[in-house]
Parts: sequence; structure tokens; C-alpha cells
Amino acid sequence: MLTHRPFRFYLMLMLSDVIAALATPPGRSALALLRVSGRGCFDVVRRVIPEFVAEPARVARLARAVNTGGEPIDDVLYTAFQAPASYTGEDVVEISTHGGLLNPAEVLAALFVAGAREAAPGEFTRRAMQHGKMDLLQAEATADLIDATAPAQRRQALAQLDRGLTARIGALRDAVLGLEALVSYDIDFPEEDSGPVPPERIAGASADVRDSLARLLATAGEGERLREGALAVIAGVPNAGKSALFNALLGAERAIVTEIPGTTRDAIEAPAVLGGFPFRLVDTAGLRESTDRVERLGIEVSRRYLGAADAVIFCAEAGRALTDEERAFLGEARVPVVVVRTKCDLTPGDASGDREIATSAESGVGIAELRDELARIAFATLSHGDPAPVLTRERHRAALGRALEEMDQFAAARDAGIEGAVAATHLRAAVLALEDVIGLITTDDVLDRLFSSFCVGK
Ligand SMILES: Nc1nc2c(ncn2[C@@H]2O[C@H](COP(=O)(O)OP(=O)(O)OP(=O)(O)O)[C@@H](O)[C@H]2O)c(=O)[nH]1
Ligand SMILES: [Mg+2]
Repeated sequence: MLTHRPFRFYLMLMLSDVIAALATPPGRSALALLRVSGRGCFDVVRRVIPEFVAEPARVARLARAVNTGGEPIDDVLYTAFQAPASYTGEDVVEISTHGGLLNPAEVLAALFVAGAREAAPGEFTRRAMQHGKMDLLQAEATADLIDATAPAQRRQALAQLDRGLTARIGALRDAVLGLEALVSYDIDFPEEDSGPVPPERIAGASADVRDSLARLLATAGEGERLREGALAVIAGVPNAGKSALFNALLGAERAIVTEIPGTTRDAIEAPAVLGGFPFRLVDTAGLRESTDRVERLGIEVSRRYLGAADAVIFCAEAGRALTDEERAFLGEARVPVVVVRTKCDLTPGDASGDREIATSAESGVGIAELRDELARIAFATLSHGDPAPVLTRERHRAALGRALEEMDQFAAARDAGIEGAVAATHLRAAVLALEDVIGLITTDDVLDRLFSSFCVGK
């Protein structure tokens, strides 16, 4: 494994001062959790909790916290963790105080007076990474787990935290390393005419790696959508019941609903969890030729949203045939479309067509079915309960794209009869790109960018 030891060592020294932060949100609550980490953190804590003992580790103890004047602040429960067996890999103390605004803040202030400094966002996790407690993918997964709003996001983040993606990329890296070894063995015995390794064997192994890379890369679209939410846009003619459906899907009266066609004049976006998956649901202005300037602008916005959509919910009232314009719209759609027959409570007995969903915002009929259908089309693979890891960030996609390109160049170089050692430089580059994803070598700016979005105290 490649490590830049002197650099890391220097970082470790610099980053081992004692930090402290509130790990729970401030406000009225039963309890609050403070976290302290770093070399000498037990001494710092002892100045605030005079009865503090570090051993036995991982045992919760009740004690009194005091300020510098020795005045009692709060009765707390603390747990000591000894390096390296802690979240950060350093000596750590977790302190549960009573909740609210005052108690935790006063204990924290006392810790600062006692020698701790305030932790930067994500600094605990950053230290965990720097002490080899987790890799970059796991640090990202930690942030994703905290930010998850939909169950599917949580499942994916948890799997990534369990090194699911790390293992998959590690296996790819091992395969490229194996290929590299095969090529260098071949180079080491040049006296044999065709070399000791049959060329088909190298070509076959190289194609296998390439295919696995391409398969993983293909998960990026859905994976990134899982982190960001799929853009589902509701479209249809004015008065089709789009805003009523939008409200029904959200379970909240967000958009104005009236019997006047042209009610919605701007796009309204709201986050929603549908069928366990995250969405950005958009209600739009009804599509029609309009002479009203504001309405025309609204329709323009609708078209822009439709251009960016991951899925379209196309509304038309139940019990009538689709117009030519509507058919043309559906024919031109380049993203998955669900055709929804709205207001089905007004036409009882009327059957919706094939692959159409009849809904009523009034009675709630069809809404659950629509939610599931949306999850199914926007997350075709993940909604089938496929437990395989997926790429969830642009960063992953870019690095795997580089690795794939290097594999292609390796194959092309072999085909062109280019010398083995030269062709093999592409394998080296592919290995480095894969190591980038896991974060075996990580530059400070990558870490700065990741951790700046973290909460303080994580
Ligand atoms: N009975 C019944 N009426 C509905 C239903 N959904 C919508 N409506 C009525 O249909 C009319 C239009 O609903 P909207 O949701 O405002 O329609 P829209 O497609 O958003 O219209 P624009 O914003 O003008 O494009 C309103 O009078 C609603 O009360 C439904 O499921 N059942
Ligand atoms: Mg509307």
C-alpha cells in the first residue's frame, strides 16, 4: 500500500491537540452529548470533572462537572475511550450532560478554559481518517448517513460505511495489480518468442477488469440520484389536477389549487420521500399556448424543468381521450414518463388504460401506487433491493472514468504491439485512480471540501 509517511506523521502531530464540541444540536432536549478528543484530553477533562478516571475505559460514570471557580455546573455521565480504541483513534471522552441551552454550553466553555479548542466541522471524522480508522469512502458515508432523509439513502450509506464500496473497488484494484504482475512476468522472460504468458490470457484478464469497471461506473447515475434526490416533474394541460396531485404526493397543501386554468404560474419544488426513495418533486404551470406574458414565462420554466427531469408525471383527466398534443408530448419524452389519469373519483367505473395510473387527489385512490411506480422508474436497480454498492458522488465517477480510460488505452497499446513495459504504465495509472476513490492518498483540498460540509462534533 502506498503511504506518504512523513507527511502523514507531520499531520498527526499537528492534528492531535485537544478538541471539543457539542455533538447534538443545541436546544431544549433531555440530554446533550459533548465529545473531547486528542492527546492530553484526559487531563483537560479532569480539570472540569475532578473525579474523572480513564480506567476502566468504555464504562459510563456519573460525576459532577465544575467550572474554574470549582462551582458545580451539572451532573454528567462520561465515558472514556483510550487510544487507539476510539472513534478518532485518539484518547476520547464523551460527556452526556442535561440538555437545554445552558448546561451543555457551560460544560463546553469549561472544557475550553481547561485547554481544549473548538473542533472544526467534521474534525473528529477527519482525525479518524488520519489515524486509519476509516477510509475516505467511509468518511463520506458518515456524512451521507447523517444527511439521509429517505430509508434507501440510509441503507446505502450504511453499506458504504461497512466498506461495501471500498471492498468492491479494492477487488478491482487487486485485479489490475494481478494483471500488472502478469505483464511484468511476461516482460521478464523476453527470450521466449511469444513470452511465457499467452497473450489471450492477458487480453482476457484485461477485458474482465474493464467490464467490471464499466458495470460499477454504470451505477453512478442512480447512485448520485440517491444522494441528491430524483427530479420528478409534474406536467399536463392547465386544470388537469397537477397541483392537487403534487399536494397529495407531499401530504401537505403546498401548491394553490383552483378551478381556474392557469393557476400555477411558476415551478414549485419540494423534497419528498416516495416509496422509500428521495425525490425533488416539481409542480409546474400547465402546458398550453398562452397570450398572457406571466403564464408564458411559467410555461418556459416548465419546459426547462422537463428537460432536466429524471421522471415525468404526466397528468390528464380520467374519462377522456388524450389529445394529439398530449400524444405528441409523450412521443417526444426522453425520460421515463408515468401517465396519470387524474380526478378518477368523477368518472366511477371508467378503467384507466394500460400502463396508466388512475388517481384521485380527493379520495387518495392511486396515490400509493404512483409513489411506488415513481421509485421503481427513477431507481430501477436500487428499488429492486439490489444490495450491490453504487457510486454516489461525482468524485467517484470521475476517478473510475479515468481508470476505465487507462484500461482501454492498455488494451489498445497491446493491440498495437507496443512494448509491454510501456503498455503497463496504463495499468499503474488505473491503480492510482482506484486508490484515489478509496482515499489511500488524499490531498488536503479533497478533505477540506468534504469536511467543510460536516456538522461540528462529528
Ligand atoms: N373531484 C376532483 N377534483 C379535482 C381533483 N384534483 C383536482 N381537482 C380539481 O380540479 C381543478 C384543478 O386542479 P389543480 O390541481 O389546480 O389543476 P392544475 O393542473 O394544477 O391547474 P393549473 O395550475 O392551472 O395548470 C380544481 O378545481 C381541483 O379542485 C380530484 O382528484 N378530484
Ligand atoms: Mg396548478
